Amino acid sequence: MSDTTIFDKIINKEIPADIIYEDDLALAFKDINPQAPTHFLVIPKTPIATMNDVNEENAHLVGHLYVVAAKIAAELGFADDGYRAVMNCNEHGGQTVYHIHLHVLAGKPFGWPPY
Ligand code: IU
Repeated sequence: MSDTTIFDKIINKEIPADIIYEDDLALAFKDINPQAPTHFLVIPKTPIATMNDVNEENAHLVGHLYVVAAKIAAELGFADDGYRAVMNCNEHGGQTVYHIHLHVLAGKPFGWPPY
């Protein structure tokens, strides 16, 4: 896996992104190819390639992604209706960018299971 991805360039503001939230640990921006009326990504500023690389040392960063997602859900007003938060891992998970990201999708009901 590559150490750096395009998400590092978004974090460093080297390329534009529609950033909706930022703090010391995380960044949230709208997905360029939205799969729902609302679709944004929450990423840690520290790169972690895949969910397989989550461990006791960096777990707080992953937990923080969910805190940020919940905060944005409340602020944007879709918390009560509900939403989907998902992290894809490797090929079978559909991962294409190897810097973990929490997809947050909202604005419609989603089916389950996700065939
Ligand atoms: P995936 O879970 O790794 O497949 O998700 C990558 C997502 O990153 C995907 O939904 C892309 O549309 C999105 N994305 C983006 O928002 N901005 C970019 O510059 C690139 C990908 I490259």
